[in-house]
Amino acid sequence: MMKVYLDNNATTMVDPEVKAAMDPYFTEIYGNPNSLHDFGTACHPALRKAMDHMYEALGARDEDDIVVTSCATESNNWVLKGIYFDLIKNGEKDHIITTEVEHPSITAVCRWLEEQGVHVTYLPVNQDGIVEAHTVRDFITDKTALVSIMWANNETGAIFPIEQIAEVCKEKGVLFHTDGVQAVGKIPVDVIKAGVDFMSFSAHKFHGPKGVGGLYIRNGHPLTSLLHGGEHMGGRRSGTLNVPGIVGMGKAMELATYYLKFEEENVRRLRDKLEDAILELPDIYSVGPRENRTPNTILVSVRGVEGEAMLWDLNRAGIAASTGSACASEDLEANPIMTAVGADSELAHTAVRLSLSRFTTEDEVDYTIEQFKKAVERLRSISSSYAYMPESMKDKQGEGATHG
Ligand code: C6P
Repeated sequence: MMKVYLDNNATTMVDPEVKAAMDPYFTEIYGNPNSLHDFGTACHPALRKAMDHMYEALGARDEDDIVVTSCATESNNWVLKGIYFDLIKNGEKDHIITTEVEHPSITAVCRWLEEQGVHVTYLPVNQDGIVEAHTVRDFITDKTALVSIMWANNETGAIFPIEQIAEVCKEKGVLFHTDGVQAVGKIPVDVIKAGVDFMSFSAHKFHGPKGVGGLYIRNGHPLTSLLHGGEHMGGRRSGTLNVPGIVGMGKAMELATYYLKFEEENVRRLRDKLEDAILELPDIYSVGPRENRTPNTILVSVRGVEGEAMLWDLNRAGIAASTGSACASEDLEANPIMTAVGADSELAHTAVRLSLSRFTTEDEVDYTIEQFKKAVERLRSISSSYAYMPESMKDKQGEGATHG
């Protein structure tokens, strides 16, 4: 049986070139880079090279900071809590703006901040799954400390108008953070061109290792540290450096930049082929216009079939997909993103996310098309809710869910 991995928005395979670059830093060059002996200093050239790749890939300038963290969850926590300590706790500001569709590493922190008395505005998305810059402008007040809006959504792939939102924030004198986890490696990301103040990212989303991520901090922005201790990362984030992780993330960024065109052309072509074939089936909808999505992502809903049942059938056929965000995939609630884009409750339970990568092959896509169709047919044939659903309901498209 073929094995097909289509859950690349949850995590990706480490590129063998990345693994090869990391290998020596486990057993050969394993010193602590802060030690003064040769074992320690032997790490320095590789660390410098890795950081250079990151600055170059993200378009950061020398005077900006890229601070390596353990993951994007840490980076997102750091920005929100740091801003709370810097600008809110002292009474200067009291308000943060975000969206209803952020990853839990933003929304759960916002809920915690609300418990501390912070006002948080959760902007709804439109039918395409994004928030327009003018909507952000309408909600900024003179008490707003931070706007935090993702660059690309992990479930729909919808790309937010980051440059325009950054422009609005600049005009209003408000700091702007973007969660760039699903953008880096999939679409061009240039932090200076985009005008963001902070950006989070995570290596395992672009064929780097797990357990390492980063936060871009625009020149001159102070941000209270979450981890106090030694003088690592210029004192901004203490803790012995994860040398293999940093080397791996640097290599993964270098490769991601190299493969960006491939992502845009080949991955997009395979994604579109898969989506076109799936949408040939009746009563299946995909969320958001394709041209404004990351090239690897499809979120479809299959009327009459629970998302979990689809996953189960696909998994039995060797295909890995998800019903949405990996960290929410164990609950059987309606998919919150589907609800946010206006899908009815029945449709919101039927979401299936398929996310490709540069390692996805044409054969794998052909096999998935065949198995997806089989699964829909089988599950609909045993679904009493679909069999007895009036034709008018079957045809009813979830508001906001659009054919790609
Ligand atoms: N999303 C998904 O299945 P970590 O786990 O810290 O490396 O990344 C967290 C994170 C933050 N922001 C966005 C937009 C993300 O997509 C993720 C991870 C995975 O969608 C796992 S829940």
